[in-house]
Formats: sequence, structure tokens, C-alpha cells
Amino acid sequence: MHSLNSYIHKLAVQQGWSYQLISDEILMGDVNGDDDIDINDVTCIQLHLAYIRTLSSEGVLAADVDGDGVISINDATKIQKYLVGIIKSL
Ligand SMILES: [Ca+2]
Ligand SMILES: [Ca+2]
Repeated sequence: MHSLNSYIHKLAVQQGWSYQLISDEILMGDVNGDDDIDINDVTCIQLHLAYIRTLSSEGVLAADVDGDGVISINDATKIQKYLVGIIKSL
């Protein structure tokens, strides 16, 4: 599992952004920010991919659970696997 904070920092340096962390830790997979990982988070990713809904910046970070830098159906699938217990952590 990659460190999200170092990822953000690296990205910010690359892009020349100034940034402020609003929380120490973003819960990976908690796309809608309700402190719980459930099927609603999967739905958020699907709506985002379908251009029906735009994710918050925290949601974008939390949604990339496979850490490849893009939000895709693979991230939604990984959360679903986590929810049914096929994988133990995100
Ligand atoms: Ca959630
Ligand atoms: Ca991803």
C-alpha cells in the first residue's frame, strides 16, 4: 500500500502546487467521505466514470485504491472485492 501523503507531496512538487493537507489520513476507498467504505463508494466511482457526478478532490484521492494514478473501473472492482472479503485491505 502506498503512502497517500507522500504521493500527494510528490504530485504537488511535480505540478508546482502549494497544498495543505486537510486531514492526516484519507481513508482509501471512502470516496464519499462518510468515514465508511461501502457500496455507496463504489457507486460514486461508477457515477464519476459515467460523467454523472464529479468527485471531490478528497474523493478522487480516496477512489484510486489501486494507486495507478487514475480512477477506473478497476478501483471500483477492488473496493467491491474488499467489501465481499476477497481482499482484506485496500
Ligand atoms: Ca464512504
Ligand atoms: Ca486506480
